Amino acid sequence: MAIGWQFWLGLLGCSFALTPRESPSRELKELNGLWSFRADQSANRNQGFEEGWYKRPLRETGPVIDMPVPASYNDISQDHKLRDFIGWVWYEKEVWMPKHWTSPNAGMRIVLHVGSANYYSVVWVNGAEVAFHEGGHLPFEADITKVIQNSPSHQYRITIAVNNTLTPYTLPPGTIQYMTDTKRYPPGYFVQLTQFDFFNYAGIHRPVLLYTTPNVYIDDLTVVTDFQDDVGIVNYKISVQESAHYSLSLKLYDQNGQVVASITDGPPVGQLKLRKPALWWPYLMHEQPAYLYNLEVCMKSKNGSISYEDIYTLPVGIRKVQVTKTQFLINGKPFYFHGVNKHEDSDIRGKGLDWSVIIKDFNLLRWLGANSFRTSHYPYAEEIMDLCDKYGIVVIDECPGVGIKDPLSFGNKSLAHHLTVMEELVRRDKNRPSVVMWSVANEPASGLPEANHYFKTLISSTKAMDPTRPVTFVTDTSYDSDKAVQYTDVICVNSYFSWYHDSGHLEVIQLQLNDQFENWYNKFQKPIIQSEYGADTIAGLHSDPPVMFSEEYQKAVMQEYFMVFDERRKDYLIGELIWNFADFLTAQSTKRVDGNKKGIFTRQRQPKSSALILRDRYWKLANGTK
Ligand code: GCB
Repeated sequence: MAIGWQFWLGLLGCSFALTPRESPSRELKELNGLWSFRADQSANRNQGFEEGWYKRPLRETGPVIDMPVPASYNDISQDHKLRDFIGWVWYEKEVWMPKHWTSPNAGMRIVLHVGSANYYSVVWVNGAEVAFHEGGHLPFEADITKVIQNSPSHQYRITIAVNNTLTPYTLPPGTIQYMTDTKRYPPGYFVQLTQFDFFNYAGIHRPVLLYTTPNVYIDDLTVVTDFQDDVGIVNYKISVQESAHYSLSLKLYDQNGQVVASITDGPPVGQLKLRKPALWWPYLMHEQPAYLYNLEVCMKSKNGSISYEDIYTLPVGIRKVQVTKTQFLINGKPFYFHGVNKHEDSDIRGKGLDWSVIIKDFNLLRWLGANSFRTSHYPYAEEIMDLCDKYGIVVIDECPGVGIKDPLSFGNKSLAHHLTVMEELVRRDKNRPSVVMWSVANEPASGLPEANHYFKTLISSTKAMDPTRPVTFVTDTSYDSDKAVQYTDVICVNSYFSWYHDSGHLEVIQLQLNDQFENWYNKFQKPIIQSEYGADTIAGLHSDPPVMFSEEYQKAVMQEYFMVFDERRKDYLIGELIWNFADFLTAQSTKRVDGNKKGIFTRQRQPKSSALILRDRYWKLANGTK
């Protein structure tokens, strides 16, 4: 029995380039808040499409409930069927449009932007389909001008159907397994199997926005920065849509609002230069970290008697990144990643964007003395990335290539989709100074022969899209069987000595970790990051001598790792990222008690005692006293 998603495969998605921002030429309206919601509980999950729920108000199709946006729907209601629901759910909001947007002569475009919805999404406005997108964790857009301006009214119905069904070809991959033994399972029983260790939260996870641009508009802007001696360089490339006749002016403002470089009537590809630039430095690497200039681009275009003007302002950090055999250099200086792995995860809202949780997490990161994180295991919200740029938190930007284990997921269909996702990610985050490296996957079965071609293609295409940043993926395969690390710039390796292997035996850690590092380095001569290590820990559980799951055991594991880190740091180790920043929810299993407990903070962001020893270490590393 199908569950209704196949129909949509193969339709084109629509992605976007510039983060929506207000400006004198652009208006923005958030559609967050309460939406009407209905899960399609029919056996084939296709009733909504068969009955055309998008054609009329959702409340007229059957019972609806209130659902907050953004939020995962799973932990909101008291209905266990909704918590673990797989298939299509339907969201709907009736929206008022400002009158001056809706006139056919308004001279403006209206764009609907969805920050992310997991996994497939179909969007209608007043029953007309305007977008289809595959993939959670990345934004997509639809130009809805025609639908709005062809049926001027004040209120419009926006319907979004979202489906969390995974296949061997999605990112992350998954499979649906039907259980047909009627003695053991009720009719129609199926489960979704995945190979990743976080709860497959679903719904509209990030803000839904409407914004306007003039009919002729700035569609994309790329900056690549550099500096030589005391001259800062901002190379730019601008793309304008809907007219070939336009003029461009650029102004680079410093933080005092002074123009420090400008071009009037400039070309779409060019360069701004400024003397004595304030460089963008990571947090704790400089007394004035994360310096951001504002690049204002003004486009003017005339079509007969109609003039268009579009203004877009982009924060720009001037910095450069290089990798040698043993070092990661930011602005020519060795950078050591002392950071964390995170998840977008918290009580009740699941993966839904929440400003309070975001700011709390940044406060904790800075308290901890962390200078970096990896977006394990998928791209995080644009709002989070903006703050990394602003606070100087360095990011390894990972795509949702997690749990790629089945040989089926290494075929051309998967590869083509993976390339599309990397393109969407690079397009979204290419201008961010905080992003210093792309990670194309986490712990794929990189020992399979198929992994060679797959990662060669994926990594070389990513480098072709962005020649300015190193590319990696995170491996847990042994150095002697891995087929893909040869294509990376930096080796990122995960290991859980004395946890998943030799459980309870702290005395093996130093030997095994040292061996791990030496083997990888001797084979590939590339710098190494310990991209995960840690131990599950129940906050408040104590034991001396330390035993597994106690706070003492987590600390002891970390201290054993630190001993080796401090030796290898002298040669090629360029970073350590604890698994994990905070406890997070996973699927239910005998290995997990209410989720993964490897956080140094609880899910409610309270410190375990490990947070204090990590804090002590990170501040000493930052101050060069370690
Ligand atoms: C890993 C995975 C991560 C898991 C972690 C664990 O290697 O990359 O997603 O959560 O181990 O705790 O098992």
